[in-house]
Amino acid sequence: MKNSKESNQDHYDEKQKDLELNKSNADNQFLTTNQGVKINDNNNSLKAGERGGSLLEDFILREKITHFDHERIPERIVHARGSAAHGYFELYKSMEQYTKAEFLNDTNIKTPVFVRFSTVAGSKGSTDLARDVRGFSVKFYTQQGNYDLVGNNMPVFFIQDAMKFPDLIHAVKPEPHNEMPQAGSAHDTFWDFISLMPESMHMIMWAMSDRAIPRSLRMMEGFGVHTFRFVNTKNESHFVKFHWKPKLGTHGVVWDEAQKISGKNSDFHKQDLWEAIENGNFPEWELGVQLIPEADEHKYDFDLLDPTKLVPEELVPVMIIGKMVLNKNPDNFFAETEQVAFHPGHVVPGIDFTNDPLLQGRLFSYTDTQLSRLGSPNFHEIPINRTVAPMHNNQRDGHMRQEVNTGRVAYHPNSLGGGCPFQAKIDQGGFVSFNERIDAQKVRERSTSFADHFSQATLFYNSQTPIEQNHIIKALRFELGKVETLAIRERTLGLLSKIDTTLAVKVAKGLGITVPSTLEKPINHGVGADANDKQEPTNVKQAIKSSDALSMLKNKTLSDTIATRQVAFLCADGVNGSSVDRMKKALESAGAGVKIIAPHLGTIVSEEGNEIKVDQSYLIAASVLFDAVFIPSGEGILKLMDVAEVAEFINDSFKHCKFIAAEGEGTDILSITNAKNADKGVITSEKTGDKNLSNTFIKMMGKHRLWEREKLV
Ligand code: HDD
Repeated sequence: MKNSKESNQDHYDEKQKDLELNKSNADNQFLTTNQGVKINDNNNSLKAGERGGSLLEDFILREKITHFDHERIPERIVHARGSAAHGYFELYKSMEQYTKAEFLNDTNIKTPVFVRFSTVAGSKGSTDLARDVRGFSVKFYTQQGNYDLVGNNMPVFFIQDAMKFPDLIHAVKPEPHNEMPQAGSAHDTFWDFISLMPESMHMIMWAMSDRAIPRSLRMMEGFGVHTFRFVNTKNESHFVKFHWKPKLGTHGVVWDEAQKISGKNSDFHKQDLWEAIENGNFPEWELGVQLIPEADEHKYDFDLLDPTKLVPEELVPVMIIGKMVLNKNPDNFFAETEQVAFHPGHVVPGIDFTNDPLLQGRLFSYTDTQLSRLGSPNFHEIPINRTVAPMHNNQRDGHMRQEVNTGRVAYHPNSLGGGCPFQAKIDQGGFVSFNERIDAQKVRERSTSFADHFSQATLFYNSQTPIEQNHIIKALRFELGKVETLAIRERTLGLLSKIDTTLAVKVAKGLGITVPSTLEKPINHGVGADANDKQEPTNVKQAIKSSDALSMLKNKTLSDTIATRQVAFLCADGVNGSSVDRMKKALESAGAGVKIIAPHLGTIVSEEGNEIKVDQSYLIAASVLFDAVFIPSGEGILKLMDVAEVAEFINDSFKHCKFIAAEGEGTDILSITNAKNADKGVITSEKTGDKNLSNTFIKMMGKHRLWEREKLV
């Protein structure tokens, strides 16, 4: 998918420049200490005699070891595992009517971005394919300052108030007594908390769906989650919800596959993003907004300030306003991906907050966390965090200050510095908070408009296809099956029954228990101790029964391109070379990637006597790392009957509903696998190089999976 020749060329030119620079530097690039002293021996420490003790005087050894000892910084308390890339954002359509943010006004502005994707619960070194929410953080380096859209790949959240965030995270993280399990929610403390928090039910439906196990970071939607505000030059406000829609569609893997990927390649998503960008297949998302006039704040059945609710696209359509392209991998993981500091409070004039109590808490948390993680209030000076807008203020000093501030004036107002730096008037771009009217009593309460915990969970469940519903049921059976405390399982079933009785009954069946007839007390309704006994979670009738946008399979953004999909060719010596070549050419011209798999690395020799380069051996390759599989023709292919990994490869492909194509002798291999029960996802031809075969294969692969097969397996 070469989407921009120009960007490819830029990227290539930059790389060439780097190489040339390195070449010229290499001539006079000596190893030095951090003080610039050239090092003569980087292999031996200074000793009293060649077999004697090391000398404290060895400043070279001490500097090297001391630096090494301090190379790690604390990993993020959440979202520790991340993968990131550089790119740009382009506006299709001016939003001037709604916001004065310049990067959303002028369609000629190309705004640089840095985007970090993450899992939430796992440590920095954990697997990519954990069942989890994915972070989707975008830093826009705008001319008016940095704007961070720090969202997730799901449009709602587990809790309504920031007060519960430490509880949620303590519950989902590995249990504190034995530090297990890593990166997973399938354990007692998580479900204990969830089963006592009815407000989490909508998000639980998303987290148990295939959204929590994406095929690729490039195939996920992104959401700002909270309702924000756009504010225009007339100081008029519109509520806004942000959406990122991936050009490659929204796709997931299946849970059995996810678990196997974790074993075969725990960097599956990281590698996929890296390679796509290296190969010039730049991932793209369109930015969409749902806009709601200030006057409509109370028009809906749900509260716009409640982060456990979404605004159905059927009620407020998503307006596509721009496009983001990721076209450059970071040069250094630590310097960029690890040290980048996002903050929902990094806004620019024209974008403002609402009183969503989860967002309000976040506005405190992110700067605070950078202080302990990055270690200094000067984290804005780290290159990846620097604004491209001019920056002047009277903040000074602190650990590791980079800027050398000159002059004697570091206060405002001043006359000695000529009054600089000046405050900016509104028409000079000064940030002014939206002047929302507030007339209230100081209370520690949850609004009753937040009390509906189930109806949007039901809306989500009802919007799924039966296949997707089945995946949710299986995910819940898996997660609760790992929970050891019976009371927690039962309590969760009680909450699930408020979403959909059949769902609860089906999950219960898998657990070998029944759904309790009443919800156990006491239960948390998001209120304090005094009110807890009085308030019940409510169910509000929704304006719509089902929303296609919530289903990955019905979703409009589902794309049927096979661009960047990976196809395994199961080969051996004696394979028919033209069978390989023709299918490879057809797939590659549709944008897919092909890997030749064989019993050994190096090269194999085709029937025609030509050498074919092998990409992976059967020891390394696995079906779960590919989207589809092809078995070419040729006498030699029949030898694969004796390779145990080949049958396992095809069986897994079949089990995970992938498309399998075979021609000539390749079709015989299917007879030793489950794919012998041919369905329309198993595409075969007796002829070598059959054009119909490749055409059908490409067309079918565009559907991502043959989900109907699940009934069979
Ligand atoms: Fe958060 C990181 C997204 C609620 C406190 N959060 C973090 C990241 C993402 C989100 C994507 C990773 C940023 C990166 O890549 O560096 N968080 C969310 C979303 C939320 C949310 C979409 C709800 C809608 N978060 C939330 C709450 C709090 C935090 C309610 C605390 C009151 N989040 C943090 C944090 C982190 C963080 C502890 C850890 C590392 C960091 O901030 O920079 O401050």
